[in-house]
Amino acid sequence: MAHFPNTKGFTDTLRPIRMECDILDLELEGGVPTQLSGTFHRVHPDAQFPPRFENDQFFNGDGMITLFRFRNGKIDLKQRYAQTDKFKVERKAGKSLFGMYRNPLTDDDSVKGMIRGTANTTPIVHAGKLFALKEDSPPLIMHPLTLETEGYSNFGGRMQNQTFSGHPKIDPITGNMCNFGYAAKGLLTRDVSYMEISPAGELLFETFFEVPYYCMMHDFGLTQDYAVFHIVPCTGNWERLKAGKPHFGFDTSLPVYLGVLPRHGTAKDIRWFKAPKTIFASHVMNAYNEGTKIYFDIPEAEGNCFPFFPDINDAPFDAKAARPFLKRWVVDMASKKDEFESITQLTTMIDEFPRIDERYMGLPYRHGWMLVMDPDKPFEGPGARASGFRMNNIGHIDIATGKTDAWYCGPQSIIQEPQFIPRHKGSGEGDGYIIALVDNLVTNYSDLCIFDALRLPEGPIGRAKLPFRMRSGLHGTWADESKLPKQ
Ligand code: V55
Ligand code: FE
Repeated sequence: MAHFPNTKGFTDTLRPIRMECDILDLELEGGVPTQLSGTFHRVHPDAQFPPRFENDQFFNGDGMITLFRFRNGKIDLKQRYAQTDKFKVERKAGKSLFGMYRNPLTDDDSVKGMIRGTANTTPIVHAGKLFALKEDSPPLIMHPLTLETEGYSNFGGRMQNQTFSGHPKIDPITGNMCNFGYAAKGLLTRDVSYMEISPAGELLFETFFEVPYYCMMHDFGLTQDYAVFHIVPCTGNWERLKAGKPHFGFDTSLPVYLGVLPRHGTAKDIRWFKAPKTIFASHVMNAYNEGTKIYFDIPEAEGNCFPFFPDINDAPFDAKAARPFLKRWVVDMASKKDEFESITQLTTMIDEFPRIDERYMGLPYRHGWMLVMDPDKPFEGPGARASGFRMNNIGHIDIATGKTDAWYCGPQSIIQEPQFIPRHKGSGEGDGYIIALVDNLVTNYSDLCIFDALRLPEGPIGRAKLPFRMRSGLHGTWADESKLPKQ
């Protein structure tokens, strides 16, 4: 008898769904461009069993991976749990054995020492495999088309790091998958490593360094010459875990840094630049360097964005200060001072989940897309969001001109992270499609909507109509046919 907590994270529009399914040939409206051939993988947390603790939170749910398979103008859907070690032992037991988010002190004795990962943050194809990622664990390897789980990988014993972040980036020049992991030498440690994995899946190198203090390092920036790490005061320690507090707490007394590591350097080459004040930032839109000058574009908020990782001194959550705006941080490796050169605001849209045309990852670029919250637009849906955010627009910014445009999804819906797909291999930057799940909270159906990426305000040119509403999720990635194993 499953009883989920009667909390925002498990009721109303976030009621658990837990549905593995296959739908061949989704119902389509309008046109799906017939040349689009490949896969869109995305994931949402969806606890297999009721959590051990009533106060469990959304980020702790088991990863449910969705595959949208595009071929010949049709789309098939497949949805499977990532079969993490945690998932498998809990399925066998018929109940949850792991406890609170990133707190092994709350686990059942029978699972002590096991990898706690949930694979609930990003699925991404590389070297013919699907990497299902969670930042506290090594990568979980799955088949990109069948979604069968192989298990955790440490790249044949070459990866010393115990973790692999949910935000790897494929360098468009080398084809390497570039990533880092924090808490590299164990829970709450200040050790981090930066790694590159060849297109064939070989770990080429791993560079260890230490960060100024332990914190949630959710994403990073990649440029042609540097790996760039933002340090924000979403911190944790053993005292918190022993007290049963949430793993992370926001500490406004700590400085914010941008750390810059030459991609082929070592720990002694890293420089830490201090931000003018304490701020919060999570997902990176893009970064690039011109010589020693580094441009780092990121939605930035005045205060903590995560109400479920509260202020360490119990200051009340400030929803206004939590609103992020895309900013450009500039630092210079040739500078004599350890401070930022500048921070410039790029838009007045309240935005997060930034994406780009990833053929320009780490390179000078012009176009960005993101989820946007317009608080002035009407909303007719039920309930407030657990996060406090209600993303009701997809926004686009032309970084060269500063011009923005957007599409509003109407009063009944919210939107999940957008994904850019090039129109074809040789198309120019931004010439392609944006796809995004639009979840109608009134009718309880989701549509995978397809837009012309540079004509968002015209609305979807086609949509795949799901016969259910998708649970709110995290990230997704597109893989072109050429990246997939032959079926
Ligand atoms: C984030 C998401 C996570 C996590 C840590 O969006 C940070 C940020 C889905 O899990 O564990
Ligand atoms: Fe993320």
